[in-house]
Amino acid sequence: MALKYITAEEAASFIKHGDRVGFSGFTHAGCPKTIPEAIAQKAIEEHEKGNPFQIGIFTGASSGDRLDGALARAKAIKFRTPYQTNKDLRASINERQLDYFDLHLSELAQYLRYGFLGKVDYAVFEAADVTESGEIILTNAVGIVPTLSHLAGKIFIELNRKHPKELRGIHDIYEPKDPPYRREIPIYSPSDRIGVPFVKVDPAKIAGVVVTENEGEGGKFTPLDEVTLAIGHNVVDFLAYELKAGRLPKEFSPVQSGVGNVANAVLGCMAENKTIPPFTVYTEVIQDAVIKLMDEGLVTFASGCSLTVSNPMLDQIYERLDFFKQRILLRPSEISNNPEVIRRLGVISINTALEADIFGNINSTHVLGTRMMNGIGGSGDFTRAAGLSLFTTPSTAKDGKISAFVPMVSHLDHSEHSVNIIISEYGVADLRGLSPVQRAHTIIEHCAHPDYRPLLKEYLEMGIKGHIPQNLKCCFAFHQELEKSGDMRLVDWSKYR
Ligand code: 0RQ
Repeated sequence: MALKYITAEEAASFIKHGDRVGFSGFTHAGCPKTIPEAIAQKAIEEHEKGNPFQIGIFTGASSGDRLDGALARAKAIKFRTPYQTNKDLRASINERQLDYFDLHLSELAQYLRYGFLGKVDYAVFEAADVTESGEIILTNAVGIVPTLSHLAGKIFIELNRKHPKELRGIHDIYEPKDPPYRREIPIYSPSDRIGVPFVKVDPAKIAGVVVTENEGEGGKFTPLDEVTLAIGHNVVDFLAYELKAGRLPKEFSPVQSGVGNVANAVLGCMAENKTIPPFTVYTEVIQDAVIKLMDEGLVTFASGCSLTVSNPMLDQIYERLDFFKQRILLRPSEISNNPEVIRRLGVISINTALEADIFGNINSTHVLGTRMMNGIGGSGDFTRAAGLSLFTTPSTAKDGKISAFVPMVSHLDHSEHSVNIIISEYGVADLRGLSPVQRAHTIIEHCAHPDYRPLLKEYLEMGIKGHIPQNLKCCFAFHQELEKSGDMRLVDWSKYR
């Protein structure tokens, strides 16, 4: 069946107020860019005419500025899930201009199939290639495309010529059956291929193909500062120690590392510790550091959902695609983040906290318990199922005025039951097997900033009874003090005794 080539504006003209639209991509990688911008433009024009125009949006994770940013600025989003990192979208969410639903990334495809989120009217996929028989080769991410491809009423393809057709083979497309028919997901090693290299759709469903030549939005990482590097070294020294103690297999375990500079620094530091053997990666976002380690032979294989790398790094990968295709697999988020597989492989998960409490609970998402930062992303998928779960965080934020370690987290994403290890630039708190009070002493001594240690110890020593000595009258005093004076260091416990 012949494909119909159309403009982005023609594609946008199909989308109506109230539609639910699924987009390819996972982070900025693999996201369509031209059609979302055309939808945003349509929204602006409809609003100028006094007409309502807002849509619901599903993607694998966060997306690029040309999708989330453009649509948020155009006030064109009614509903958004599961994760975001865009400053304009974040502002709209915190002003409650739209409904945002923060969800474990592994669950979205299943939520959609179960019908929990309503029907999907349209899907828009960025592709490196599409054939008349309906075979689609995705670009540098998979996300929730396999599920969208059969749920969506109509599909638009953004054929982005910046991505070579030779990407065919880097994707492993597999969608599990729903219970009660689901079987085990047969991944026993990160390199196991279980699906096919393309997404197959009924060609009659493809409403149009828009040809583009869009650059990615892969910005550079900020240079590593002392704190980030110290965290990186603490993580790597801890893992080397665990290996030596025989608590990690001598072959090492597959590593998952979250987003951002700390995650990139941790991986960078892996190369410096010569006792860490070559290892594999089972993660969601494959960042620049993984590719560098792969070149150096320290990472032997990386399974992920997206190549979330800088543009220069993506160019390097495409120049030597044969080399990298033998060492990288991109999977749907339902599989890259699948707790069954993560538990089976014994993944070492490394994610970042906004704040942790002294008893080991983690807040990754809400500043002061109210303002959404990004979302839980895949951190819960990995933390709960990991063989060894680590959280990293600088001990303070905002020039020391905020302590990352507080009496009680102002929002809970990962509970004390799932968190094994917490690491700051000061050291490592190994929480395994410890009671709440033992955990508190360990976190205060090893991870909290010295300015906050006396305050946190005093809190612990208030004489509160019970298994967990939380003082419900003042467990949020750090947060309240921040709101009042702008500096958590000014907390005065004598007021609460
Ligand atoms: O503020 O941006 O104004 O400078 O929060 O903090 O230290 O730069 O850390 O960029 O690594 O992000 C948890 C948000 C950390 C991220 C989080 C302020 C701080 C700064 C950012 P500025 P940093 P990072 C898989 C993994 C959840 C999802 C996840 C995240 C800004 O890692 O979204 O793990 N994780 N996904 O100053 C107030 C505090 C603060 C604070 C830091 N306690 N209170 N502000 N900040 N601590 C990825 C996917 O799922 C795709």
